Amino acid sequence: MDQTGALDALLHEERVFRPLPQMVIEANLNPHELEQAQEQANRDFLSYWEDAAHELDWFKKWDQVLDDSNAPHYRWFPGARCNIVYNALDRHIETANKNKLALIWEGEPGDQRKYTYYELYREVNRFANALRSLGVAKGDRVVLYMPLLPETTIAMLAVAKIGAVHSMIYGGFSAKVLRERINDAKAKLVVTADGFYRNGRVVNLKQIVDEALLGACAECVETCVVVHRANVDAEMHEPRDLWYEDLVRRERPSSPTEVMDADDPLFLLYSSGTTGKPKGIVHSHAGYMVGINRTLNWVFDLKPTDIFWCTADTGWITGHSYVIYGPLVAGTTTVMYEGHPLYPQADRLWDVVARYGVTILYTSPTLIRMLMRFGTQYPRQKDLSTLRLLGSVGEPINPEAWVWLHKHIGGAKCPIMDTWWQTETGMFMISPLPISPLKPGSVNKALPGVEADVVDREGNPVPAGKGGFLVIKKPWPAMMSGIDNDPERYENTYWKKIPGMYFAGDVARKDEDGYIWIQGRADDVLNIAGHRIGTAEVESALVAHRFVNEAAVIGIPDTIKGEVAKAFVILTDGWEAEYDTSEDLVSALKNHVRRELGPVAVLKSLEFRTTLPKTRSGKIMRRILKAEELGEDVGDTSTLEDLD
Ligand code: 6R9
Repeated sequence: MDQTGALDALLHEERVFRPLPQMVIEANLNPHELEQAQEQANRDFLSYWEDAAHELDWFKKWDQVLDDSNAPHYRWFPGARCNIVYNALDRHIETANKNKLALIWEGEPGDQRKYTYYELYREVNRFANALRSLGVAKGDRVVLYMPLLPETTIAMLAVAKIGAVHSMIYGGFSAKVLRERINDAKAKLVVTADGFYRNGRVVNLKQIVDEALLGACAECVETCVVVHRANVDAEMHEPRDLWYEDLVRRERPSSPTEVMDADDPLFLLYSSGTTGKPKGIVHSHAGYMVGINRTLNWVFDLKPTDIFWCTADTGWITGHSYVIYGPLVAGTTTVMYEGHPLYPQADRLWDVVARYGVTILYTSPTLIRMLMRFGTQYPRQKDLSTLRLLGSVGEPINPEAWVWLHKHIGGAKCPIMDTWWQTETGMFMISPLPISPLKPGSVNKALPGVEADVVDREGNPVPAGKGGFLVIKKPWPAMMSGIDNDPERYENTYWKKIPGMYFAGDVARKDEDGYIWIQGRADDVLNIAGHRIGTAEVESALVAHRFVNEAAVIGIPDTIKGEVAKAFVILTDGWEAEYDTSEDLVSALKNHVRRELGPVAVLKSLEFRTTLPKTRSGKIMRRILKAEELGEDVGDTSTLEDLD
């Protein structure tokens, strides 16, 4: 178990920050109501989630809240008929939300676009009609390889509106990864942009898509829709490639919303696991919308006047649940920023907060640590007084970053919601509420309706203060419905490691007050700047290089990114003939990994070895390499990690 560096500080943190009286008075959920909710959830968690479902609109209500007859393949709200887009858009058009701002978008160069719910609804309808006229139908898969643009929101919602399934691939992944996922999903259509702005430069996205589609499976992508964004001279391949603007121009702004069964798939999102093959995590309409709506409303205490900004990329689950679907289902105003947080200088975040009067800022520890380096000069120059709540996600936040955020951004008055959850969970699972006493670095307690615990490998709760595996003991509505085309992997990865419980893959501990402290992954998954990357993915990229015989990759602590990747490599003979020095080879290998996987998988350092430590069965023992690297006693490295 990793107890080094920044994480070490977590173990000794004892400060408690209590909510200001005003916050408690104004919170949507006061302490008494929270107690009641908790009591109801403990007594009858199905009735608790049923109440949450009643807050949404349905074409037909459920026959049952939960069908657990084929556990762990749970089915939420069977018999119900709905569409998340009906809840995110259609229903708001009938209410006072119609002319409220749904989306505020800002491009990196400073251009802005704002959409009311009505305007967004019309645009989504146009693109939904365009998709239908291109032959996309219910159940078809559509890959979105897009930067943060209004059209990204529009495309996601349009795909879901017609009952198709979107699979968004993060723009930091390479053409090769994109191709693999297009093939795996058997996508019929790809939506992309010509390019986008990032740190003052234009990234040519269409070129990457062209490369990906070159080798894509023949029966896949028939059409590639390209959004004009960065005036890139994109090569349009006829008849496959079509400009988005040309398509939507001729479409009508009204379009029927497909009636979906509760567990019809809504989207597929690939997530790294312990093998080289990422898992296609599937989420479906009903449970997902119920889970994200309830958790967003309670954790971020939404009020009609809020301006909510989640800085995540829409290519990750946080972007799906809390940039797009959650805020729109809840009827709030969501902010989206295209570019780099340090462009043109390190005050961009604070500038955006001040200009739009952002009231809730939900971001990541990596970003906070990056901005802390610039001191307080930038936040001090901006009016951040509109902020009332802050949030953190993706990785453990070290108390130093927590306190900086609390003091210098939140003016010591904004509680920080450190939300623990995963691609697989779909929604916040463990998190404080605005009325909770906070401990910097702890994710607090499970939300009502969620039962989390820290257990040993047999599933017995471990005593307070002791490390163990984080598990969830009851199903929850926004849980994934499975891994695409691989029910067995779903069972083995999540439900069989500790029988009868959902194994999250994290190690954690509970303190005497029942507060949960996440300590990191228990498996061979890296968390680089909040992004999950499998060690096996980086290793297979490395061994694809002709001078690499074997490779082992570990994560090592990093003061900004939380964790970075380090590789140990056994070379094949003959590299000297091609590279002058070993440094040249190191940089060639780093570039090779970048080309294979994309900029998201940065390899910080690389070391050559002649052997690698292995188990008798030949499995590389990464934890030994890690213990050596960190100067820890190898014998002491927790056997917890053997579970995976
Ligand atoms: C939402 C998201 C999930 C993994 C998870 C854990 C880590 C997420 C965290 C956190 C400490 C938090 N993680 N939130 N660790 N504190 N508040 O990030 O999903 O990309 O699937 O990653 O991220 O290790 O298991 P995903």
